[in-house]
Amino acid sequence: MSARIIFPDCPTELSKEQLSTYWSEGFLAFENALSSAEVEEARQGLIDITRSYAFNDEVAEYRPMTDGDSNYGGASFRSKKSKCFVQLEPGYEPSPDKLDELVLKVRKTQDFQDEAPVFNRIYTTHPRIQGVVKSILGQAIERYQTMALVKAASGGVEKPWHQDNAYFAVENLDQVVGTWIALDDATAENGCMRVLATAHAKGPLKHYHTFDCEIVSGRIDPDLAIPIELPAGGMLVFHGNLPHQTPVNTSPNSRRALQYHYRSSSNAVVSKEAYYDVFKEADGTPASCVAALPENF
Ligand SMILES: O=C(O)CCC(=O)C(=O)O
Repeated sequence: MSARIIFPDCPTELSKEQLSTYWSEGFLAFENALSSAEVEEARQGLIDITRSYAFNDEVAEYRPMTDGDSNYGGASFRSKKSKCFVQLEPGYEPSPDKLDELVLKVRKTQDFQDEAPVFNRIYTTHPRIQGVVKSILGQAIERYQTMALVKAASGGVEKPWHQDNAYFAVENLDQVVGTWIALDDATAENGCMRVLATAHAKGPLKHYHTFDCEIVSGRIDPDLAIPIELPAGGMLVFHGNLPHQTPVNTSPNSRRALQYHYRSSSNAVVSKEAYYDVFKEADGTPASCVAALPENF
């Protein structure tokens, strides 16, 4: 990693100053949220999930690629007993004879928290991660979503600019917190998170579908992006409205991360229809990914 900002070690509770920075900037970054042993256990856990699902009919259903170019269209292996699935890079055609290669072509593993104790521990009881999220939400917290995001070496795809609240459906947009935990040193070259400080205060921004769901051009200025380079075990914690993006991995190594979302217990999940009236631009236009139908292009 080249010269980068050194972030503080992750605390078990945020100071008043850190909290105030979270609300004004829309994010905080810390080092050593996970120990190196936890990082190693999580890396191995992800490999184990892929190896146990891949072309194993008893455990997981294979869904071939549906759209070669789309981030949503990669081939996947879907658990037969839980909601967990492993999705491969768009355009990658897996083969049962090439499992070593396949393991390196994962793009995302979702709803994996119950697949190994380490994932559940990090999601539900980890003192630093729980402590930081509780400090922000200020009340009892609910678990909302789990993803493990991988960028394959030399070409792992871009995740375009978006707000995570564009994917969710809750009553209160301020009461959703994302945690993104690096499992490899995350650098500008391998696709670290890039954020637009303070832009969560713009509120919901209209999203539309390209190869993924993204913010329509003109709403944000990507030139203001701040790359959050983190050593493995570091954590970015961010507001559900914070615009963020990760670029293509141009490095020769993969970049892995865990992403866990939380909401406050009082923040009810609403129907997609009701959310049109929550996640909307100032003129009332529904702005979420669900609302981003082709006719809204
Ligand atoms: O590429 C990544 O790790 C970030 C992906 C992301 O922002 C998301 O899936 O919401």
